[in-house]
Amino acid sequence: MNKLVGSVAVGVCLLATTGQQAQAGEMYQGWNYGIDSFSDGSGGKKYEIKGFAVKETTDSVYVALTAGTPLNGIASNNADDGNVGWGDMFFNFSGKDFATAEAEGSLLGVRFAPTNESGVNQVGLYNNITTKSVGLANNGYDNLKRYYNKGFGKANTMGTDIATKNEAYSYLHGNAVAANPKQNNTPLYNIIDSGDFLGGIDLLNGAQLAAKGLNFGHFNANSPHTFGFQLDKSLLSGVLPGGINSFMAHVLLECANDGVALAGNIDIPESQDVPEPVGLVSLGFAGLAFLKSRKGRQA
Ligand SMILES: [Ca+2]
Ligand SMILES: [Ca+2]
Ligand SMILES: [Ca+2]
Repeated sequence: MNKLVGSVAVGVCLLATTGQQAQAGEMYQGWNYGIDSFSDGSGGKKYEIKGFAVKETTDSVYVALTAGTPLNGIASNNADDGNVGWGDMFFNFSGKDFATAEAEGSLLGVRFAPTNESGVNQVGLYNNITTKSVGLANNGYDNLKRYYNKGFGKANTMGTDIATKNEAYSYLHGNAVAANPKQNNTPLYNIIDSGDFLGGIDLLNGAQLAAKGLNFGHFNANSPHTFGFQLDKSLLSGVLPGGINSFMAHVLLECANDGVALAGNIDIPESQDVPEPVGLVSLGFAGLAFLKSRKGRQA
């Protein structure tokens, strides 16, 4: 549950052997960064994602994106709804590939774009989500193979944590599909179709995130639009165990013209309602040590 295994571990090994960045994410001043290719946004700079970053504090998780696409999308006559915006964000804590995690009902999702075509009607965090594609309705891609057939996917295709085509296929669809990817077995699901609402999030602009120490510029990942959100860890503590929880997260545009992923950890505080056995044991030892020291003084 708490370990990224399988395709993700294979990906890390591949990166290590090719001498590229091997760590999941890159830490800089408290933020964990996934830096995407600067030249894989199909359709040009307006659809170019450059980075995805997460920072955690005791109580909160902060999430940031930087791209040519603003939070509320870009007006486009080629989109069914007249706008090409952001998809929803997916958090996978299962350690398994995305398709398997969805089939098992273990995916979390965040709708952060208030005007996108999400299947859930409220901005916020959702559990037990299902997903769907709105790529074709937004003049874009409904599968990853077609996107790669256009010549994209040369480096850091979904950021530094899912750097190669094979890693992207493996993470999204499993190793069997990655061995033989086709247009009909690599759908790009980019929107929450359904889910259980866990709670709201607070949207943050670039200045608010910079005040929290966000600095995409350290990676030269400067884009016209930087934004994100804060969510309370208390929303996660009901669905994740206490302690370190490893995740793979990713987000695509509605057109799937670009996407980015990030591997990281979220430390969930142990429940304060139920006394932990370990805590009681250590309290016992502390009490014993106190009694011993008292005895020592009396002697
Ligand atoms: Ca990009
Ligand atoms: Ca749209
Ligand atoms: Ca990308």
